[in-house]
Amino acid sequence: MDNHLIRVGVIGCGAIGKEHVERLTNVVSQTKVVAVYDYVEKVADEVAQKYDAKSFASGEELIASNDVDAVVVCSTDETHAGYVVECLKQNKYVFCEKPLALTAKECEEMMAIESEQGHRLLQMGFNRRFDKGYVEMKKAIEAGEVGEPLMIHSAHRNIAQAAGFQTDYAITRVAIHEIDISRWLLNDEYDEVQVLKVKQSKRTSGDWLNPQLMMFTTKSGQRIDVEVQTDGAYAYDIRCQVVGEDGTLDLPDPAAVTKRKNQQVSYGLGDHWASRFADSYDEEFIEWATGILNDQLVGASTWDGYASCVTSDALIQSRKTGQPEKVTMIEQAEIYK
Ligand code: ISE
Repeated sequence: MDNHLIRVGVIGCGAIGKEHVERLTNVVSQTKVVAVYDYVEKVADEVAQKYDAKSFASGEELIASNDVDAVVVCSTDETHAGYVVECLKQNKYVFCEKPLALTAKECEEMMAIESEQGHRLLQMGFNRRFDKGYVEMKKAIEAGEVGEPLMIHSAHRNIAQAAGFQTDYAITRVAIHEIDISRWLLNDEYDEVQVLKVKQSKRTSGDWLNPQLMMFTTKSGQRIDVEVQTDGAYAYDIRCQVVGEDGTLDLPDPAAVTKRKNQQVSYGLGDHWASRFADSYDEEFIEWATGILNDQLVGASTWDGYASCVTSDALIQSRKTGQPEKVTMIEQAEIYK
């Protein structure tokens, strides 16, 4: 890598992979996508041709290539851990979409390798940490503007899901954002979590529970409630209200023009996460590239990916037992402090 240009390889060129290739090419000035891989060869070849990159026969070959300085993993969930471990072993910077792994054990292995390499190599795809609204809320909390935060009320509402959605994904792919952003806002870890039974919508089908209501309790006793609608919501709508001793903080809606007509005032909320959080994805990759060039990553770490996996596991367990479940984590290694 020269001092200014990071040659990136992207593994997984599906929905979010394609978007990331586009922003790594046209938004982030410090990166160039030179390599791609997708298990559907044709998809990778098309992206390679469009962006003048090389299409690789496997993710492992892409990672091993001397022409690739850093890797972005946005393949299917169950493949994340294998690719990440490979990158860490080769001391290569890697960006991984959530979830980091399917099991907490795999995350522990990653942290051991990264610690051995002696510096942070991984940034997790928790884009909301770069969203202007959440960033401002965090600053206000840290400045003590609403006093000590006591609780968070939040909602994560989706209009639809891709085919093959399973009820666990409401936790591992959807609420995982609230798992991360709430502990980031409050700067605390969870003590226990629970999934509460709630009346089901007419859109519930089979084993897919919709909506789901989750409750997280931090070590200092703050409570976070998260309403998750995975299908049939009126918009893609993300709500977050921090309740402090002296006031409240509300996540703003996306910037939109207010329309006044027919004796009504309205503004659009949007229908999809990709447009709702586009700015935060851009910012996330700009920060990632800057972090690589300074050897100082600032986004969510392997520890944060691990924390979200442990919390997801406890929530899945709670849905089965109906009880609150403890969130038990290993000791935090030095490089994440
Ligand atoms: C989806 O599965 C995601 O991956 C997005 O990050 C999230 O914002 C969205 O609500 C989920 O449905």
